[in-house]
Amino acid sequence: MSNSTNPLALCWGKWRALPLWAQILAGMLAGIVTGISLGESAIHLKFVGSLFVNTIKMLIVPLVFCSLIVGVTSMQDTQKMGRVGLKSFLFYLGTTAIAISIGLLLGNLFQPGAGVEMTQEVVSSAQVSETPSLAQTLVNMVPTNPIEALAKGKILQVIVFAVALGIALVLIGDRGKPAVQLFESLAEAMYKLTDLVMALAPYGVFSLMAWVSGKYGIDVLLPLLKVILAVYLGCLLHIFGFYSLLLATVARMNPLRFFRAISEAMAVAYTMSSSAGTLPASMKCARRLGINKSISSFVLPLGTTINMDGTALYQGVCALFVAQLFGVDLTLMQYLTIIATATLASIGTAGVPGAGLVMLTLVLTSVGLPLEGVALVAGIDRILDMARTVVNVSGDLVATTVIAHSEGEVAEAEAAVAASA
Ligand code: DAS
Repeated sequence: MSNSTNPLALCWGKWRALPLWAQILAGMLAGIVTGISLGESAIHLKFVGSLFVNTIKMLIVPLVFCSLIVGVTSMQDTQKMGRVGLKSFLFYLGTTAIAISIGLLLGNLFQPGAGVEMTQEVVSSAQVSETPSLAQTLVNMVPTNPIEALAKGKILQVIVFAVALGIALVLIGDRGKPAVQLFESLAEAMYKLTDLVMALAPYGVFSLMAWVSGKYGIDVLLPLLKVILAVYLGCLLHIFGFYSLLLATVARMNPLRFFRAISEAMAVAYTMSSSAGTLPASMKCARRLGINKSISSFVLPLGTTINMDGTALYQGVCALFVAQLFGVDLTLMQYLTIIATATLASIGTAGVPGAGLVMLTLVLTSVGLPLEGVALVAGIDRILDMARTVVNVSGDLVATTVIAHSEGEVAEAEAAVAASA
């Protein structure tokens, strides 16, 4: 029987042809049904999920280290670009920190994980670490031995060292180019390895959802709906509240005019869930806003690489969801660690579908929360990714508008419309 007529081969081919998010959603639903059918004995399926979680853990350090260096060194060092690059970098980090704070606030208001109370034996080996004082936390962020930080996966220290090394590579100019090219290749390889690992996600999610549903029943589903509500509300608040305020006060632009001009980019971002894939549409919307190409052609690609307000907001909500699920009360220091990790990690998040889910493991690891929580979020991640990518792309265009305004590089509305016709 040839492959073309073998029914198994045909089914496998149709399965593989499905988009990854559909495979993950199918894996989640199949896992829930299997878990409810098998009950406690579904525990025997857990090893597949543990294997998946470990392969994601394997990615974190090299992916963050290489992509951060590429993100930082992607800034030019010409005099004007230096000024625009610095403004962009500070604007992006500032708005991202605000975004994750909104996410943490909504995670507290919605309490999506409260009430499920997964028992202690479920918490993974990464126990909630004792949290030091603020001063000690800041001191601890600087690695005394970067190699040890990489080897032991001390995430905040890896981030600090990667950003510092990236800045040094920019400052040494051409002599740093071979190293930057090496990190660019390594980052590409890590993105590819992430794709390969994410292909295992449907099976890992199936296994973990079967185990969780078998142990806790369908009670675990309601919290997932609350996560979706909290993330979507946060995205709307961040776009139409915070960004509108920035546009009206700092860029002196009517928010209605802005959102009308960028609606095409928002629609593309929602459907593609990819900031990088939306870049051409974003560049066209920037022209429609009358923004000089010398600004948009630098700030937008930079934003696609290092600005992920939506992703940071989503990580705030999900970090609290996982903490509540496992009955972990986060301290103020852990909240600050989550804000610092998600803000800095957003520099290393690629503008492609699902990148935020991999980075969520980084945030959970930074405060010792169990990575099994990632599998619960994975099943609904595509729904969350669509909304958070709209925020990412809108944030890139807001930054471009604000910075172009500060450089006097925004044409009047009439001229802009004529230019973009
Ligand atoms: N989908 C990513 C982007 O393109 C964001 C994410 O996965 O968090 O911005």
